[in-house]
Amino acid sequence: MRQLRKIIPFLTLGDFKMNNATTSRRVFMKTGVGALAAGLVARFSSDVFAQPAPPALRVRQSVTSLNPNGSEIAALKAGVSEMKRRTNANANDPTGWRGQALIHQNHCPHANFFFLPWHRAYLYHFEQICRDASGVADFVLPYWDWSADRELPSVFWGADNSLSHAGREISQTSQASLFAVGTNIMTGILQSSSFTNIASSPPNPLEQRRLATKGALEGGPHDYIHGFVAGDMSTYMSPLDPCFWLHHANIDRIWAEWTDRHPNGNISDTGWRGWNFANNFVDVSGNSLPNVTVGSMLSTYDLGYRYNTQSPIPPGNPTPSPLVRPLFLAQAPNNALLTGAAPLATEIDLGTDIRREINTISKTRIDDIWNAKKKAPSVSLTVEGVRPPKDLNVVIRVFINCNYLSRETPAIDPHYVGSIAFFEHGDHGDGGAHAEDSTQSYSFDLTSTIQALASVNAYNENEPIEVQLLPVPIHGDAVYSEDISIKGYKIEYSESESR
Ligand SMILES: [Cu+2]
Repeated sequence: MRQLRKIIPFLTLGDFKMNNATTSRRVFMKTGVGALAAGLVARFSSDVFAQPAPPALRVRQSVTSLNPNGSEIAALKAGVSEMKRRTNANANDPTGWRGQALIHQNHCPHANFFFLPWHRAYLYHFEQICRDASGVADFVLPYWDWSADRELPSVFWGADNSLSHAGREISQTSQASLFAVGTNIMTGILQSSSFTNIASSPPNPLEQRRLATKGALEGGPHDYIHGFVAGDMSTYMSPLDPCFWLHHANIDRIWAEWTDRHPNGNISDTGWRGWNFANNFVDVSGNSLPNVTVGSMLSTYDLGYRYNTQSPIPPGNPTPSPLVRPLFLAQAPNNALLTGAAPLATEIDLGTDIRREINTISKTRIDDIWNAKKKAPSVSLTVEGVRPPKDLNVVIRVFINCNYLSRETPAIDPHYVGSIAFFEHGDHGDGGAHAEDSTQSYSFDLTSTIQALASVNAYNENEPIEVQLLPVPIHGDAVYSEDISIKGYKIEYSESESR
């Protein structure tokens, strides 16, 4: 039985037209109107409405689809202004602008599988506080789709605008790199059947802020956009920049769409689902919330919202399975230094088991493999032990088997795998897990790269896989001058029940 949901807007009889499959898992209560809610529940169970419909979901829209002078943007600006006013009146007001940013500094998990659900919960509660502050009952947080709109949208610029922010390193015409946010990268992420590629890995031991391996979504576009905007966006106080909230709404949207495509993708492990972000967040009155579990954050529909790019109706009931362990593994210790001058190339000897599975993937359409095996195969590459450089103005482009690789090789090249960006290293609020000498590992799902190579006859099954790393500055086109040390590589083959 799902927990009771609060704050469902615009509850009308017309909303109760749905197939009854989802009736029992949805019990709604309007804030402060328990009696009404109880009446509705009674009517649900006595089947007065044979075909009840889901309640109206709030729909988060792309910010650039909204009229910059319209009511939605006006509400966002008003909410942010009021939250900033609260901070000016009381710097420690938890519902003020700074108070909300401090929640991130004090509690945010990164580089582990709490990253996505924590930030969903953070946005969910922020949206309610900002709605309350705006005084607009139907306020909804928009998102910034940086793949479609690679410039920071115009609503974030200009004088006398609560959405402007001082200290950004970009201008209004700077464009996010296609290596980080290009369509092929985003499609590969959405197609990936690997939970950890989307959500990052379990920390060991299980601690909210312990670093594990970053998946392609976090270590790629997420980290990149923080470093691209820069200024406060590259620190743990990044939510001070209003674009943080719309950036993370886009990350949240990608997770939601991935979940819709892979209904069984979010793992069943109780260490994850049962994790409680106790007293991390506050409600609109500033009261600390003792009970916000990962398990309560897995469906936007259950939380009363969706993105305009999601179906209006939730997909079927998932039957999640535990986190998969890889079936086969190849490793290549390296301990090399990556310098800006030339790509660092390392051959990985795959061994016969992985080679056989990769050959299968390369020769068959991915849908056919899934349908035949009822399990989704994936080949992942992990770049291990990357020591974050001091100069964070860098992205490492990752390629495989490209014999003409240079800085001019484009992001749509089929040998391109993804990017490694750096975010928030050595700048952690608690000074603990992010000590300056810590290293970070990054994983990528190679499945779509191998399919892309095979589709242009560029995958040779008799070759080892050669991983190539190329560091390039985020801003400017100088040769990146700092050396970055890399501990080694891992290639794994797994099969998951993600669909
Ligand atoms: Cu972030």
